[in-house]
Amino acid sequence: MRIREVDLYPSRMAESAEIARRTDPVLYGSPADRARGPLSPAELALYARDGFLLREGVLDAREVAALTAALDAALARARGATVPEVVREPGGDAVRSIFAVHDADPWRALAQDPRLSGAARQVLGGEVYVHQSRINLKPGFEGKDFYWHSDFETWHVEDGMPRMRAVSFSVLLDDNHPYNGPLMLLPGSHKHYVRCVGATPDEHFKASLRRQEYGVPDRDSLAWLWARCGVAIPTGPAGSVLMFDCNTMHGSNSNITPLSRRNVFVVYNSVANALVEPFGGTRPRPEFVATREGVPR
Ligand code: 6CS
Ligand code: FE
Repeated sequence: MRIREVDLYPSRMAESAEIARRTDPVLYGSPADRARGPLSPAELALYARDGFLLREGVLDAREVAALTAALDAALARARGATVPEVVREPGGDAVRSIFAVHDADPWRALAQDPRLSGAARQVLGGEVYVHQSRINLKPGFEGKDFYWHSDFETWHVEDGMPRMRAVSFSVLLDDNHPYNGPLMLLPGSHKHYVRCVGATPDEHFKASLRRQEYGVPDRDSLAWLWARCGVAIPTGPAGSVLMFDCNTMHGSNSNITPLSRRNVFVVYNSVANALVEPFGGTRPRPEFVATREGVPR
């Protein structure tokens, strides 16, 4: 376990919330690094400005069908499983998320696909590894909300991710409409770091993956970001890919429609940003939510 470094992004320490400036760049690496990969200069500029980018038509209908068939099989296995990788909806037993899918195909192949990993290398400036993967089912009528949060705040405090040098890719396996619980993001919020209030309970992930109550921004900070950034709801057809910076404030509403909103998420971290001791002082979270083993040096 690498020792803890200077904490550049303390959170859940103070009695009151605070909004700090991001000190890390959004795009890393040299111009040559950025020129190598699927993203155009215009796409890179949009991503740097907003903290997210939606690309439609990345996967074709055949690929979506194959992944959806694999998802159905994974869900059938998950329904009867009592393993930590399978997270159920709060107040029910519908499957909310299935974690660590990238250990096996077709998800491993998806994570290695240059349309995703190549874009990750472009923005993170070099070699990357999968920090986390998950399928979020957001089932019709039962898919509950994911309250507003910055992934990085959790990954920093609870996983020991030192810097803001990670990016999430959400691969849309269903059409994401304005009404079936799509991701909502605050454009530009990635440049602000909301320090949250409230010490992290032990083994917090057992509750937070169902309903997160620590490491969520206070309402004043959210209102400040909302007023400054506005909100975007990047919807699109299955096969689209939404990539977003680790610190972009996001959330999603409950799905009260008959239409599922199944997305698979792959999170890439720079190999130069490998996890150290959690900055919040709690025990490291398990491998299925935060990769520590086998990270290339
Ligand atoms: O704690 C985590 O790592 C997970 N929680 C949320 C709400 N988003 C990122 C990740 O899936
Ligand atoms: Fe998240």
